[in-house]
Amino acid sequence: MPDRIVSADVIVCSPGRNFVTLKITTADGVVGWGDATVNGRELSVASYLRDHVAPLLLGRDPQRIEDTWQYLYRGAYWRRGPITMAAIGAVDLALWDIAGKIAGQPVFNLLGGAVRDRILCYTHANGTELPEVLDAVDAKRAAGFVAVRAQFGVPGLDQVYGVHAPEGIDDDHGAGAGHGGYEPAGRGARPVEEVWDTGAYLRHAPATLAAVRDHVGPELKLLHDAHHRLRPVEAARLARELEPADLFWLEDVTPAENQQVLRLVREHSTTPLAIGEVFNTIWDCQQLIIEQQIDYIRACVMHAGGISHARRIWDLAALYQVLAGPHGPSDVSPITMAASLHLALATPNFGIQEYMGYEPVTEEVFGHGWSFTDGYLHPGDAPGLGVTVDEEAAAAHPYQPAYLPVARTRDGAITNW
Ligand code: CS2
Ligand code: MG
Repeated sequence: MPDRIVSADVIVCSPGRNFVTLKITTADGVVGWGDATVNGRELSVASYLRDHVAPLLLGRDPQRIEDTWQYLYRGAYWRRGPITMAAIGAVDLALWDIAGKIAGQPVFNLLGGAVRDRILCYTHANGTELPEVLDAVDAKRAAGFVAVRAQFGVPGLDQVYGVHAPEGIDDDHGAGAGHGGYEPAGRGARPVEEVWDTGAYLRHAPATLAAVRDHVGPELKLLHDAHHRLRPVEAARLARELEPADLFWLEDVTPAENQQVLRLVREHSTTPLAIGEVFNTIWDCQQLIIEQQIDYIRACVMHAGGISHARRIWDLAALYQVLAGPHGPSDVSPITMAASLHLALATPNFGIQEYMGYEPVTEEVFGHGWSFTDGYLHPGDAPGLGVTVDEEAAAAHPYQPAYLPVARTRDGAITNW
């Protein structure tokens, strides 16, 4: 008689920022943890899980992971989308965690075993003015990172997403918990509004990244995120003008909704391109991979339906020599980070993991088995995903409304960011 799922509970907490966590328990007392955090839309995915998914899980065999995935994906009729796929992703992560614990094996062994010893990762460095950017990059190198994403302010703009607010800018409605360091979601009932000016950015970015490259020398892997802001011809120009900076990748140079525009960028530049942090199924990734318009696919293991679906995306990518470079900001929980690392360790065409680290208050709630050494991560050898959740500590940090900013052009119209 196989073990059965007896409960599926959702925990929403805010240790430093909001997280949605799924706890699945089996009749034998095995507990699996999943993450379902969708930044700024946390309560919708919590409801999806609580109201529509948890009741369906009761009585199911936890080891029928793929069957449960198909049941939730096809069974809903309403396919794809960030909320649905994050919810399915959370269930999938929790079930892989349970499968590992039942087998007494780390999840990467269930996925075929390690194909590498350690996982290359990149972190974030940002500053408003160039000296501050260089100091931030140096600090990350001193901490051992060999790959760093550099973001910077733009002359004439008060505030730029991904760069902490300069002194005197109230970026979180006075709550005191806004962009301190790097926090893309400001607490408060409404999003912060920022002004964006593509011309000013295009005039500033190439020289800034070239200066960073000059400062760090040739070895450091240098990344930059354009955060969906550019139109096709602007994206092509930026990619070409950044060639002297020898980027490891240029990320989200356009919104990838109209995927054909990437052809224009490719025609004009050999700067490697990474896209996909907002994608949530293989269908979103298919065209860019098959047409080889990108070099790295950024889909997040949880937002893309969990390990079971992300590995299909990564396998498709392997056919075209596209590498996985999964999204791993601090707005997905350490449970997702663990899942991403287990899959990365077992996947031949893995490239690089985004790793911003977590605030100590987050790590008081979410314990994890992964470790960072000299610029590389390892998921650890504990059975399952190697994560723990302190539910009492979580209860001490209730949900607080928080939103990603919105951006307007100088004429007041909403624009991409
Ligand atoms: C960014 C993120 O990590 C990244 O590459 O684009 O900061 C992203 O904006 C947030 O994760 C959105 O929730
Ligand atoms: Mg990004």
